[in-house]
Amino acid sequence: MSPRTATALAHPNIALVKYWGKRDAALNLPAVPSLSLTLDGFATTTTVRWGAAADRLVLGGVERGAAELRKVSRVLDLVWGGPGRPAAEVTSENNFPTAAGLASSSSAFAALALAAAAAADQPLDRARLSVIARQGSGSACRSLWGGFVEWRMGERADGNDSHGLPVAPADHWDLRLVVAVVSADKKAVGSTDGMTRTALTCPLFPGFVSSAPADVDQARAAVLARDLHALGAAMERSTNKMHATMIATEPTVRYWKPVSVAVLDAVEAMRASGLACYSTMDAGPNVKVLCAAADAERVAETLRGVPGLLRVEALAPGGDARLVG
Ligand code: 2P0
Repeated sequence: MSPRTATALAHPNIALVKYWGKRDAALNLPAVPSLSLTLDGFATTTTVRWGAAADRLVLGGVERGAAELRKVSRVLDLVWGGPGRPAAEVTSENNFPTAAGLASSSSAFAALALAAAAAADQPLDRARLSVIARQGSGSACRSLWGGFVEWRMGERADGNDSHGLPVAPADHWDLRLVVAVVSADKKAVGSTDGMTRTALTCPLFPGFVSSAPADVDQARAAVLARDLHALGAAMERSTNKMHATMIATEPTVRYWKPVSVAVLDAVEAMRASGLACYSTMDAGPNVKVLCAAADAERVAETLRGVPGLLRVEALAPGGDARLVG
């Protein structure tokens, strides 16, 4: 085969109802369903060139080692889908902080699956690409689509029915996620380790798992009805339950920093003053605030007044992962 190249761009997604915990670690099958919003503005751009001497990953201009390369090679194996796979060179850039709780792995593996399939001339549909991206990083299965995306757990042992499903496209609802960057450092506890530790040691975890489907149902209905209060309530409930389980894990998995709490307080104060805005946090100290587009500048300006924040940015719903070269 002559070397073939393709480039794909994918946006990260932020879970409104959270994925935390696996029912199958090898296949990255989730313990809970989840629902996310794909974000415009932040993006991963990845080029795959089949026909290298050995698999290589260059991320942000830096050659990466065996641990990061292993997951990439697994995705390449799945895309190729048979024996005789050539090695590939993968070059990837993020226009936002990597591994800092801003969902960089979601856009990374979605872009990788799409670029690798196009470069290999493999006509894989989006659901199959989502199943493959999931095996690089769970949340990546939601980044093949723009807008609001659900990840159903699926029932099959092979995981082939556990993938993203679009709920509504980016232009369905003019919302903003205002991202308050508390730290751009790499997180101290990675998501995979953190969720494994939570499932093993946290006595609250079964409650998080059993209550998650109702949160997804409420969030899906709220998206379809464009009901911001109901969506915000489901999101904050899911967020708080997830962080409660993290904190009650041994050793604890605590991502919150004092500045994170100051942002959460500011959101509560804005809401008490009549501004409809709702907070969420993921596996990191950064806080994301959901609000109507018309309120985003007011929310962002208020948050810029919180001491210690590195950056505040209002991001619109983003589109599907797509080929760009
Ligand atoms: C989510 N997070 O639903 C949740 C909320 C973080 C908190 O998915 O182990 O990088 O690769 O499947 O997808 C982050 O975890 O974890 C994540 P793996 P992933 O977005």
